[in-house]
Amino acid sequence: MNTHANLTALIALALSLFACGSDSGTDAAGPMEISGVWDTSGCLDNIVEAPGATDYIVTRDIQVRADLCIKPGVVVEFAEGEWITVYNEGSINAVGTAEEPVIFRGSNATPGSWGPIIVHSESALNVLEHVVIDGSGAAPGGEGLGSPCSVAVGYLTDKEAQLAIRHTRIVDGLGDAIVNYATLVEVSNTTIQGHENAPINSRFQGISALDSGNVFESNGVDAILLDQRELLMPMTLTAAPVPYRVGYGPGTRLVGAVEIAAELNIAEGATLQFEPGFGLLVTPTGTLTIAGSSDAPVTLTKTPEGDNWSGIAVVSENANAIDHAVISGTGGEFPSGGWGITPSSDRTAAVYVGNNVDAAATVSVTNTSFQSVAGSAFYRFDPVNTVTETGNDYGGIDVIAEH
Ligand SMILES: [Ca+2]
Repeated sequence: MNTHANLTALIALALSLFACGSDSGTDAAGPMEISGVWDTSGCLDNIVEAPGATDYIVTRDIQVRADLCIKPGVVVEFAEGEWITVYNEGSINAVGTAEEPVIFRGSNATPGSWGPIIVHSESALNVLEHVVIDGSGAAPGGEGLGSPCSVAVGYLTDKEAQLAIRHTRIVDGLGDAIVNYATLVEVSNTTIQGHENAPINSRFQGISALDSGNVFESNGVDAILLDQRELLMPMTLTAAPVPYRVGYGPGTRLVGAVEIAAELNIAEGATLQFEPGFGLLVTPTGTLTIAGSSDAPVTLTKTPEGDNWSGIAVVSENANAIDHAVISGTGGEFPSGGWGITPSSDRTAAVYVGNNVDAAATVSVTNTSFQSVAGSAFYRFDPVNTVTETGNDYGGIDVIAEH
């Protein structure tokens, strides 16, 4: 970082502090160039009153190393190839209003000309609310992000980072709109539209806080992409505007089952699609609760274009329960993953119970429809494992095959 960069950031901060002390809220100063290290906590104030006019131009990438707030009505314009990174000692709190959103956009309107907004910080102040993020989606060099996106939360090694997004529009960007390596505390009342790939690409854990007011439409991939790594803390997947798709997530290209080592709840109306070679594996510390309803079942299925998925394996003695679900397109071989579930073409099923080793697994499946299942509904490795089933529609397949 050169002196000029630091200086311009300091000038911007000085102006910000000046503006904070003035109720007039404006002067003739903008737009103002900013760049470099933000190392003193403060705000970017709304220095140009005209709606939509640029307040600040980012001429070189911003490194946020203190608390940064951005006031309603602020338009931040990024020069070609520039972006913003919020490090752990800093935070970003961009909170506009419905009438005066905070706008992030590029000087060049071409999608991907700027970005992303990268949040490594664990601060609860990290909030984007009433924000517009327009035309982002660059992949900055040296940031460990393999693919373009508009917003990135954390790195692979940075799992404590967190961000809440509310009443925000993320539009017309390259890559995925949000890539989450850490925790999306909340995504609510947010529209993601016209993005090249998926609205959200996330590790499995850390995606639970999606609220029903979101609109994800006209994106290149109409799914929330979830990777297959393990679940280590309780979470609930709620119904979303597009299906969840379990498969290749950020930073991973390994095929396998999501290892459910904590409580996973899947709420009514949620749809999960699984890429071939992927499934759910409930380990001894995990509990799977699928709670659909007759009006809004939970659907577990293959991707529209893919081969069959691997199904559900339960190696847990906890109260695993599947109610009012539709399970379809299973019968792909189950990835063994070291849990004694040996792949075999003659024992394919939708739900595997127990393993070849030691578990006295238990699962209850009720009011559930099995469709396009290759093999049987259940495969039970040993009579010590318990299957409770009632009210299911098997569509003519064998109910329980045994080892
Ligand atoms: Ca303004």
